[in-house]
Amino acid sequence: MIFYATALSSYSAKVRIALCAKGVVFEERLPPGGYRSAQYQAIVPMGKLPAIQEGDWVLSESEAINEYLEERYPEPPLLPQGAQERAQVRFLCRFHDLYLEPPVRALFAQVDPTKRDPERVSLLRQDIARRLGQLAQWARPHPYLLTPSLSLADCGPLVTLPLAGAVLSACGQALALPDVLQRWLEAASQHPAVAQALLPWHQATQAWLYPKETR
Ligand SMILES: N[C@@H](CCC(=O)N[C@@H](CS)C(=O)NCC(=O)O)C(=O)O
Repeated sequence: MIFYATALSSYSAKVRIALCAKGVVFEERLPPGGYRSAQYQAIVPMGKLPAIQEGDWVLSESEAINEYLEERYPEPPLLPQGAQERAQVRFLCRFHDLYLEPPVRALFAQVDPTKRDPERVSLLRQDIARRLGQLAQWARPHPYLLTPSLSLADCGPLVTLPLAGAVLSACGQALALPDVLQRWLEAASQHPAVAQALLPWHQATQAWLYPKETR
């Protein structure tokens, strides 16, 4: 399987967690010509990262990819057994993609201090804090967000929560995670596949946010 990704791409990191957790053999490739290139869009019409390719067959959109991986490589399962439990995991996946991650992504434009609007950063921080409060109400860490073993619901937040803290910190503002999420993050980050999958992303994120210190 070819996995189109970059080290800095947070949605790629979300899928890399599922790939590593399932022990899938994959070849990680940069998008040829860059993700905005005609060359990459000839392969992946969305022009987004991540994407996977098996022969002529291509799939993009992180959640569609993770669901495919779950069907194609059922062991270890990343969805629980019961219909309601599975629906709850899928709900958190959508909550992450549609409501929690977008205000974090909106902060990216604020990282450059010469273009930063501190009021905009404050508003985005409030929005993120509100979403984290919602996530904290649904979270039932034992030790993963909703399940005793890693599930699809953990994959996005395992990237986006540290990213929110790191980007806000680079923008001069602090983010306190609700205790329940802090405990979950510390425990879930210990999972060997999570640590393996996130290493390139951590390094690339630090290099992006703190270029002088890391070069
Ligand atoms: N909904 C998409 C979002 C993917 C996404 O926004 N990826 C970023 C990199 S993390 C990207 O490709 N950005 C390039 C662009 O938007 O042109 C998914 O879940 O895969």
